[in-house]
Amino acid sequence: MAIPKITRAEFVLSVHRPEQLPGPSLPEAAFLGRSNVGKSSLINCLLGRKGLVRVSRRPGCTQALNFYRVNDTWYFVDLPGYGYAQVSRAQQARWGELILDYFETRRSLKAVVFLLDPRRRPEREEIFLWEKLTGWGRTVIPVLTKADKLKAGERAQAAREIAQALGPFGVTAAELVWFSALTHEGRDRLWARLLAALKA
Ligand SMILES: Nc1nc2c(ncn2[C@@H]2O[C@H](COP(=O)(O)OP(=O)(O)O)[C@@H](O)[C@H]2O)c(=O)[nH]1
Ligand SMILES: [Mg+2]
Repeated sequence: MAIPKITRAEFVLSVHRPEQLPGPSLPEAAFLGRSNVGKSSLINCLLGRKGLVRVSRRPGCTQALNFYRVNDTWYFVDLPGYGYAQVSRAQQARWGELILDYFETRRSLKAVVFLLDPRRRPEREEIFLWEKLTGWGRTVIPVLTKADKLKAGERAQAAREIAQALGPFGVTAAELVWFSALTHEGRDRLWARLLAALKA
């Protein structure tokens, strides 16, 4: 599958409360991951737009679902990153409520791109989110970010251990998408997976 030419990519709105969600008029993909995992960089890389999504210097400060319209055909949704201690408990609870409700009920959500740092192993929060997402029948695409930082041996070990942790959700090592915003590794493969889901 050829990757699409991106003719338009624009920020649409930030959603802080469920009633602010745009109508489910376009199929959408959401991008989920721990703060600093490389989510904004990945979205910019997929869209070939350097500064569309702000690459954060202050992690954990975006608390909204940011909607981008792509080629007037899809929405890409940058979800707030989780896992930062500086964020208060009350804020974390709000994060959970908004995001989980969105995952459970959003009709136009066709794929969740789940970004993982291959230098860490999935923690309780990640396992919890996988459990919820697969329980709701969501298509989840596992992506290992900043691939350029790992040597071949480290990659093999990371893929094995991460696949093992996510095994209960049917994830295999072969299915993990290695991605680098720096080298563009994995861009075509991720686009192919996304297109398949967005067209389903
Ligand atoms: N080496 C490398 N660094 C990356 C890559 N992607 C993101 N980064 C860096 O990781 C940091 C966090 O990136 P960002 O996209 O803001 O992560 P977010 O918080 O998940 O949105 C920034 O300093 C980026 O430059 C990558 O593929 N390779
Ligand atoms: Mg970001």
